[in-house]
Amino acid sequence: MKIDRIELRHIKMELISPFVTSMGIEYDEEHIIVRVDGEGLTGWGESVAEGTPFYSYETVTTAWHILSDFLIPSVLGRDISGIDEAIAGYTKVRGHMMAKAGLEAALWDLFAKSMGISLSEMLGGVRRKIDVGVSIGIQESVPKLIRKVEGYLSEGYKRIKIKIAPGLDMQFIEALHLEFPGTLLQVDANSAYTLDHIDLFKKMDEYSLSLIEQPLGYEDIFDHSKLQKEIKTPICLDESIHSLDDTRTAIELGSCRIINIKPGRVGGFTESKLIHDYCASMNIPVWHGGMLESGIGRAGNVALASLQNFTLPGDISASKRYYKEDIVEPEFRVNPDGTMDVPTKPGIGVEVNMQMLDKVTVNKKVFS
Ligand code: OSB
Ligand code: MG
Repeated sequence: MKIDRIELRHIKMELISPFVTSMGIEYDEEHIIVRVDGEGLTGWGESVAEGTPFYSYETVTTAWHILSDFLIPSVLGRDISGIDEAIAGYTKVRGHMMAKAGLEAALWDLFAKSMGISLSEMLGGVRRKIDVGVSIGIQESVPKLIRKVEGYLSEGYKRIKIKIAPGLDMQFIEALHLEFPGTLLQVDANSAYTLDHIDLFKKMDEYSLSLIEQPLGYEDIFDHSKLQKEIKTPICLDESIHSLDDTRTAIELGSCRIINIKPGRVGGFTESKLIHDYCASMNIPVWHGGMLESGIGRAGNVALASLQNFTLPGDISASKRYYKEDIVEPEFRVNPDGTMDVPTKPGIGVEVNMQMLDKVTVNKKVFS
């Protein structure tokens, strides 16, 4: 596959409601859309680096720089036999997982289209529908949270995740436990706590949470191993896991019993598959995280989540849960039974709505 042209678009999409976490408030989501053209076909990917360095050190600006100056020059104009060869061209670049994942995703789409198969099939997916959940930001009050959860459960979502932060935790957990018994409930701290909060986490053990996501430091693995030994609820790592090596360290140290896979955080679908396969071999369930993606990134997430060991519902929700209008057609919908259909058409399996894409593009650069 000869890569003829690559285009980057800095996009900015307004969220239907602000997303509040221990990291701050987000009103809109900025990402980079990567378009790769070759042999008359077009592949699309999304880099989930955000406008701010609050979840990851990467930002739209750093990812734009790494893509423009290092990753794109390593593939543009070359005749590439497959994904592995493309990746080999830029393994020298350390870190910058979100920049890499955006380009890799576009290449996966391009190669899948050239083979006439869906991205799910190319990745080794085994499911035609995936179970989905919803990630809810910190709400102003308990009644407000309960109303939100009621709404999502009535739409079919199979599990609820709420964001927590010190002082904004037990009141919400207790209320949901009482109000929605039997509902799969998990919490995400985004690294807002320390080992000094150990008694609080022991108290959470009484509320049958499915998991506690990333309670401690965003690069930490060791302290999580100490916390996991003290509590019954499974810890799930998100921020701390950037590679298969991190995953092995975490599992061998007993730092978590569940892994959240986000292709953006680990450098792409290739590393995601390695982590998925390793976790399967260790009987560690995985689920697919989310970064408030547009339909382009979401399509890739849905395809990856169709692999065998994604046994827990992911942070993959309907387009309309995030944005008034998505940039793909059809937009992603949740079925009344809490599943989402895995696209079956070639590649990402959805069409990019160019008019909508133009509307959300704030900067564009073409490489040819
Ligand atoms: O920690 O999982 C997270 C969104 C942005 C950054 C980090 C996280 C999240 C979410 C949203 O929880 C998940 C989604 O896309 O629905
Ligand atoms: Mg998380």
